[in-house]
Amino acid sequence: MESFLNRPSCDNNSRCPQKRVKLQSDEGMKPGEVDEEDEFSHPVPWQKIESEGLDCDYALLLCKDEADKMFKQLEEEVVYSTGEDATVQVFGKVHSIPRKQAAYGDAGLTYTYSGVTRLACTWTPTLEYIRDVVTNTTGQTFNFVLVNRYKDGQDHMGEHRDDEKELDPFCPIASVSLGAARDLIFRHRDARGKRAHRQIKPVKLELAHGSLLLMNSPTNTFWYHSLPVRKKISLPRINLTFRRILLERKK
Ligand SMILES: O=C(O)CCC(=O)C(=O)O
Repeated sequence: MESFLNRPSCDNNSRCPQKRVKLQSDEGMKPGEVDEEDEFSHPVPWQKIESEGLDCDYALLLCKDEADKMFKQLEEEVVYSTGEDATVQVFGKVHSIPRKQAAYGDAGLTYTYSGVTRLACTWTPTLEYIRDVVTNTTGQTFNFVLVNRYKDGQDHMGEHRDDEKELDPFCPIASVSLGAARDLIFRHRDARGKRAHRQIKPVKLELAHGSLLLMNSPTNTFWYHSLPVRKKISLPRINLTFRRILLERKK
């Protein structure tokens, strides 16, 4: 398995490294261009993760102190789904999800995946803050976030692709991790299960506290990803996947 190691956490005295990029609304610069004059401009040390049809960028977005603070605030603010809203449908069968989940975003937005439709709750202050940090770092805007909370290493997420038609294909899925470091495994669609007809190595990535992973197109066309059980992990983790949902498809 291809394995990518994390960089060590940024030290507590340094500013958190955030690349200041121009947004479409900023005048005089092209979107995505870095403002070298900006005193808050600190390049993010991005790590490129590539394989056939897989294109991801990984970086430490928040230093430990800020990541700790964000985790604590999210623990106070996020309200997770319960009952029927905490289930998914796979091949027509209803399953309760082996973790907690919540959906936040712009007013009235819904997102349908795994046979269920989630209505977005209004952004909390911390989700809005992290969304804006991700936007300032990447130049991309997001209108929805799926929050997944894993109480310990028993909680997990099965193999899937984030390839719903309602997602803007030109916008990466931006995944922010807080809390216990967990492995994310990518597996090529042609190399999965009994029907595998090609030998393509899976790609393993350990997602650190305060990290940002960008899953760029066409990753979610060719590669499935999962967060497997890790029995030795006793601490919780929160993952935020910021997405851009196409509004035209909603009408
Ligand atoms: O918790 C994670 O890192 C995985 C999240 C994920 O795969 C998803 O939200 O689609």
